[in-house]
Amino acid sequence: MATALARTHEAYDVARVRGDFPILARHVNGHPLVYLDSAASSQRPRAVIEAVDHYETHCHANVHRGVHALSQAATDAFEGARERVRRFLNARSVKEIIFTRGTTEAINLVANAWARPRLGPGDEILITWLEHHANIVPWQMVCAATGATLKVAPIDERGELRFEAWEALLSPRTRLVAVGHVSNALGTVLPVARIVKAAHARGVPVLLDGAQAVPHGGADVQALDCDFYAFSAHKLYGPTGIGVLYGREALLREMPPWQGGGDMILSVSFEGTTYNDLPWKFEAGTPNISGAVGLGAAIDYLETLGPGAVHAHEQRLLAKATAAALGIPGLRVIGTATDKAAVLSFTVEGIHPHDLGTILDHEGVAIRTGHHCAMPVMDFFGIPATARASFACYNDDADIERLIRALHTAREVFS
Ligand code: C6P
Repeated sequence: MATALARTHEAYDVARVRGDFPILARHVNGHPLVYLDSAASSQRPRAVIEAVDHYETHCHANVHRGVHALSQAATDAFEGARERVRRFLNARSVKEIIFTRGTTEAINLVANAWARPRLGPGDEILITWLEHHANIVPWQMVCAATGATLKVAPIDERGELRFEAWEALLSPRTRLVAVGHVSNALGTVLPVARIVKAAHARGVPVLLDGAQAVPHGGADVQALDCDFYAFSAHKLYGPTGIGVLYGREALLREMPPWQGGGDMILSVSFEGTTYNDLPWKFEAGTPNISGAVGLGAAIDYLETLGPGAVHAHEQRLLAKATAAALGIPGLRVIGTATDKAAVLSFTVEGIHPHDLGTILDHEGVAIRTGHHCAMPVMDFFGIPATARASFACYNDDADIERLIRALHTAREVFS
């Protein structure tokens, strides 16, 4: 923990950053690991591993339930992590920070507790073609249950949202706008400031799926002025099974709980139940306490590196990798938006992305291949899948060289 926390915002030293991630020392298929799948799940620095280990070793008990010392230690650790998230997102109050299992559960919470009780036939939910399935399917389920309609704004050949077309779909019947902050399949950064402004001008609340945005520079929910913001810890150098829904307090107050059980109540009798205050009203059952502790440590870690420095480093890698990849005959970059996060999606003529992924794995290079849970994006480009290399704070120039060399090997295998 000490290594990262002691570091100030000095010039970006990727070798030192790499030293914080024990897993990067391992070999895969006889080669030193090159990990280029951080958009699926990033690796954990020692600071996170140690924070979780310390909690499990010294502090674990159930939260909000016991007067004994360990229960209080666990409660302090859990609620301390919530305050850490609040500061990270610049939310006004910890009441606005709900712990969930991840982005998927956060969006489902809004779908079930905000949208379902409010929407009816004729109402519309507006999304885009760029969405991850987690920001499509919950809304389809709401529409099936309520008779509302799902509207989908188009994208162009670069993988950018056609903003005017999106705006034209914003109608007097639109009840909710739900968009990704950054596309996971292409890396496109969506014009969320313009989206929020246009939606709010018509009184429509906005949910942002921040799963792919937060790891590349954080998010300020007051500056974004969004109504809901969702993200997962495991893409932010934190543990799996924990994520966050930020919700504007006034909206959360009006929403009924979506799951019942312990912790979300103040009192229960057979005559009736009184629900707990925010944020616990939306956290039924024993939460992922060590996960929250790990998330807090992950935020500390990222902020010590400096989200701006990480972003600049990743952008340099993205530009370099894109230029080098374009030198490979038959390689087509899918997603060429002007504003992109550190995601390079591509196809290589004559090689199925899955074969590409397998050959790269033989070379110790981990990338993701498939539809990336964004099948409409694949349909738009008329392809079944892409190969996707994604960059994080610990990737370096040598990783790009190994990626490019492995792609040349794949072409030789298939020539
Ligand atoms: N994308 C990827 O490889 P969960 O699974 O709940 O932590 O996150 C879901 C999710 C939601 N929105 C976006 C934009 C995402 O990228 C993801 C997860 C991973 O791209 C796994 S499919």
